[in-house]
Amino acid sequence: QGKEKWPRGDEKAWKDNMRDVDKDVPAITKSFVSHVQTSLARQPYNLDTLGAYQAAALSVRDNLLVNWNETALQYTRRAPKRAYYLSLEFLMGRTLDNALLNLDLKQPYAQATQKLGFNIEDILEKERDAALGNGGLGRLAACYLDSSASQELPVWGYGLRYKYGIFQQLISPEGNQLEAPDPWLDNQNPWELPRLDVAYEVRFYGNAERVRDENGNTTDRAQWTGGQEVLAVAYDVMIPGSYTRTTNNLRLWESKPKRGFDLNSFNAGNYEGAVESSNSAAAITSVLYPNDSTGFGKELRLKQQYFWTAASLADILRRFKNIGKPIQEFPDYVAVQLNDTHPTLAIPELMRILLDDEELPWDAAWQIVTNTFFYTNHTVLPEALEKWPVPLMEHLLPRHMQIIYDINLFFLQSVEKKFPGDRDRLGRMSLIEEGFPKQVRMAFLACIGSRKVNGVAELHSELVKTTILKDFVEFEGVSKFGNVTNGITPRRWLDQCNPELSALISSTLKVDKSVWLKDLYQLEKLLPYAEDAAFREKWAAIKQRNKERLAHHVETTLGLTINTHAMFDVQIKRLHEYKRQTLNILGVIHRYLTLKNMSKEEREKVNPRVVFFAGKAAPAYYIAKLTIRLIVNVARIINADADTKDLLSLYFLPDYSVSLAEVLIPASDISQHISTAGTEASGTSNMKFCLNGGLLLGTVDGANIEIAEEVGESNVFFFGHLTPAVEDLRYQHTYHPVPIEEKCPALAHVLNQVSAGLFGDAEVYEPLLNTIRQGDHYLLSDDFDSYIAALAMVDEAYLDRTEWVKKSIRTSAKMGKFSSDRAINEYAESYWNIEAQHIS
Ligand code: F58
Repeated sequence: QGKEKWPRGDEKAWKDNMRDVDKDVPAITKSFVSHVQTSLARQPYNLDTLGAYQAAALSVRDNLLVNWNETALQYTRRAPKRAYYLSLEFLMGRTLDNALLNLDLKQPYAQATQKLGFNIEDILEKERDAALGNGGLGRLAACYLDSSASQELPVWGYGLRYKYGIFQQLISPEGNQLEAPDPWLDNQNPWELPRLDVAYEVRFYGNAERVRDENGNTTDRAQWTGGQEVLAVAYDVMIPGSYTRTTNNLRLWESKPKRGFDLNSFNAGNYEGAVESSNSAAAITSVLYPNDSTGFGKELRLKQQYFWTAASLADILRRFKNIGKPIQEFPDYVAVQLNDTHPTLAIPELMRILLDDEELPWDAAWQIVTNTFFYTNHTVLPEALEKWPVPLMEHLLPRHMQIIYDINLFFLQSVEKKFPGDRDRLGRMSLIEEGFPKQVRMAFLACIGSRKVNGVAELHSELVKTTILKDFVEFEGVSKFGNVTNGITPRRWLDQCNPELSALISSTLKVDKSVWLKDLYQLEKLLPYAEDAAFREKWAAIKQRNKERLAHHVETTLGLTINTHAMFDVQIKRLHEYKRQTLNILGVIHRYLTLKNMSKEEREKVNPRVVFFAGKAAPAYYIAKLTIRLIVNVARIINADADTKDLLSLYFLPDYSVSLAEVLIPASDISQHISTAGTEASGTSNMKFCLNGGLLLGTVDGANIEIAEEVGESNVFFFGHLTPAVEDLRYQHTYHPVPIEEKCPALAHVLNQVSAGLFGDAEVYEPLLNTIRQGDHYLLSDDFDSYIAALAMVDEAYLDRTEWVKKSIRTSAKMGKFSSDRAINEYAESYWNIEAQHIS
């Protein structure tokens, strides 16, 4: 067969008939109705809201596709250096509203659908979240895609198309978290384009045989054969930039069997056997792992990681080869960002390709690899650092294990050269941790295989350099180690979730939002308005309406009535001991007990407070689940207590998600970010709350510190011990423990009340309480008193509402730094060396 030739036919005939973005109401209406009739095959008069969502989505998708095709075409023609963001998680949330806003089409779509009998907000509510992530790391990846497209940067994401995203959280009547699957693809997903033509074979298991030279000596090369082969099929998700044509791509891989079924087994009548391998192939991308810190060592998880990195690299390499440059120039055209250590296998995988397929010598291959990759670390908690058992690696990826051993050998030789005879150092720095079994230290592999390494906030990046990678800083020099403080996209986290505030900002600054949303430092011009009473009134009224919107949401979804005149105090994040939701709930109990002891007159002076919690616990994280149970049962008791319920109430909102965050965040007066100092790498919800004019109550940790630097310490509420004290305090707990009664009577009293059964289930909470009574690794007993004092300062400050609103305005006004546009530009300039490509 001869190769097909392009361009085909009459070019003008094509060009004259190419579709453009539908901008006016009649064109949008037409496209909407046409999708109802044809794509959905439904009768227009009988359309429900879900159908209207689907039609609107398909119509918007047509517009995105026009820009997406054009962007891809221009990237191909210009062949600029591109960056690839490899992340096992992309926590995208909903797409329709974001796409409408980025394309500046929300108004016309609202009008068109209204004419057809629908309300655009109801339509938007029908979309399911794409929840392909656990928390901060996954949501950061989503913000970075939005910013890359908005900044017109040639960046693609690569991830996995999980059939099931993060589990749905249900709360039992006893207060236990129950998990249900998240079959998010059950409704057709209009935002993905299956690319059945883009597929790669990925091998697992089998044998790796070293290639021998003419003298019979082994070489750096090997042949990897046998084992299991599965197919990676691409699904593309369009990523529109804000007020630009640039529409980038997120490519998600689905696993499929290479052959439908095994014919030999089938013909022998063994039908289960015949489909066995196809089941195991499909399993690879079936589910997102729901752990947000530990739980490695599972073969399927390692399979996911290799499947995804192998397919992504094959795809990147194919695209590079189309440019027709020699392989040595790979790093001039490609930068690959490793989002934590999950894609670290890309390092030995690229080595394998360069050595075994391209037949490069070791040093040339290593040179290319170490100029291609960049590694971002997201945690210094030792239990969260990935390690894979050597036997598992040898079994699943025999060739990669060989390469890792070779990398380690050459690396340790060079360490030995620099620090002769320092055996301890060699042991500390080895990629292989001794033990039973031996394990591969993925953070070390990511570090030595990368051009640069960064942490995600100033403090965290310092801790990376002085703790987990200290030896590597000494060996490689400090300039390889940097910081890129995280950011959030102001499109979703202000314009989309808080449209009234966005409109107030535009009208006040007299700047179109298309401008300030992409130059968030402009918010600083709001500062003088903190002194303007009329402005403050508008600002406060918007917060109030956002509180009512949240209350309405809770009323309609949970049937609970909320006092919207109270202060809204919010802590929403994954449940984890280091994040200290326990400190918060014990603080709530303390407040409750204090209120109970007050006279009626005293109570009249108290400001009412509503405390919200939301967040999921890893299904196997017993202590985190117990914390949820305690919160739910404390809520049950105090919300029913006639003495106090007007002054203090508490809600645990189930099934936290991006969409729920979009309702909660704009409604908060104060939010809590109270991790033990030195444990939260950055935090990103802290930025979202502050951007929306919520004040911050937190520890001196992660990005809280930089937020305080920006907004000024007088506008945040800080408490607790500082990072340098943590080690000593833990030492004290272990070697010179002081009974809680002595050390912190207020906390002891609270714990005793829980133990005594004030919230039911007297014995149930003992394991949770004992984590504080014994060991207290997260230092609740050290920080409790200053936490209570900080809460009192919040109360005090809230009494002066004028001053509070000023703080709120000043906080929001100083959040420019935390735009993910700033962060992504730092990566583009100081790490990837890529340039913006304007798509005309
Ligand atoms: C988070 N990590 C950090 N990991 O905890 C947070 O401080 C930071 O702001 C955020 O990254 C973005 O940098 C995080 O979310 C995970 O969820 C991993 C999922 C996979 C297993 C290991 C944890």
